[in-house]
Amino acid sequence: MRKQPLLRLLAVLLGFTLLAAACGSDSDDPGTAADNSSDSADSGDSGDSGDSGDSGDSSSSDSGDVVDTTQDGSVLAAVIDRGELNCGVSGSAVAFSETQADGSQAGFDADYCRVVAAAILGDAEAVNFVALTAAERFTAVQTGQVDVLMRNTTWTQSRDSEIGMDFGPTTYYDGQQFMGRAGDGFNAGSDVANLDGLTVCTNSGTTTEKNVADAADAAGINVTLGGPFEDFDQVTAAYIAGTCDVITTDGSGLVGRKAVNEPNDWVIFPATPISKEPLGPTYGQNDSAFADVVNWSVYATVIADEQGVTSANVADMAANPPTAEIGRLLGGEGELQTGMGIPADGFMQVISQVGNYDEIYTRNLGPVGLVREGSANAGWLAGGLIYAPPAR
Ligand SMILES: N[C@@H](CCC(=O)N[C@@H](CS)C(=O)NCC(=O)O)C(=O)O
Repeated sequence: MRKQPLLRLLAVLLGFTLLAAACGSDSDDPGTAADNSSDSADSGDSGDSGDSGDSGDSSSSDSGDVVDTTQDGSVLAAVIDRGELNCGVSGSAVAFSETQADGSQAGFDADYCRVVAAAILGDAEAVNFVALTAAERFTAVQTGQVDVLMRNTTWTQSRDSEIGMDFGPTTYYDGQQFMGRAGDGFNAGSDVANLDGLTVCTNSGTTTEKNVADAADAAGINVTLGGPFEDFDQVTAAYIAGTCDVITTDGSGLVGRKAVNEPNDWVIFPATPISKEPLGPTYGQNDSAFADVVNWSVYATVIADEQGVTSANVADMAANPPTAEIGRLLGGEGELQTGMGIPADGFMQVISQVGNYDEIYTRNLGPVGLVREGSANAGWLAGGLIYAPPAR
């Protein structure tokens, strides 16, 4: 929906104010009861403002407030010149991107930053990780602070259109769930209806906020949205302190928090998530050269997984390709890669230095109990949704 010029200006100013304030509180009235009437709509708006608030309405293409990070050419050329990929991550998303004591990043998303760096620069470690809150992330792309986000970011219509992002292949199919205590009566069969009158908490600037309001509306219940919380560390601390009855985010985030806090009585529900949260790489819109490289770097990990090419056997596979497609992917017909602006052996470096999709998944998500088999994140031949177009 188009905003009026004055509203748009106010929204842009608000966006800058939020950025200056480290973007933590993007909700005007975060403690407002998200009941099934007008309040929940407010809450939904706060979720929106988290999305767009990051931008105010920086999406408005005619307002001049979206920085064209590609005006001097593709981000791809900038990354090559710089010799390093600026990659936005969370830094506190268990198993996805966690800042280590030495400042390095570990996790599934962090490894996908390494995948892109290996493809472009031949060096998986040529990454400058930038830890961003949910509310900061889109502005960081729009201003050129980061080249790409690998930050538990859900592909939505408004982010794709109004906010000025483009989205790469989904690397993790997720959905929003809740976590409460068994001692408070929650069990695996609990549902949204069991949240009536409770305080539910999540981090600001997320799809999660808006989904809670929608779910409360649909169930006809009153839910108070606690916070605001800049990140999920704060949300989890408030839950442990008893300020929040229930917390909510992408199911993978809840599984991770439960795993590291290891309380036996934290229960995740409902079994069928309340939303679809397809997570994957996100970058500025209309930069096809960079988008192609990011997307095909991800696809390379998927094709390698499909065909049994791993970090351990990739050198042998390159020397004796089991299929023509693997031969092409690993550099046999290098012009496919050089035509995209990356070295002929770019994807060979990806698999050799970081691994295929299954290796990346299993190494990072296996330890917290996120099982691939039987989930949407299984390969398409195993009934899942992880699929890549042909490399030819
Ligand atoms: N996928 C949702 C939620 C993203 C999100 O912020 N997830 C949390 C939970 S996994 C997170 O990254 N927490 C880490 C942090 O807050 O730094 C979105 O794109 O809005």
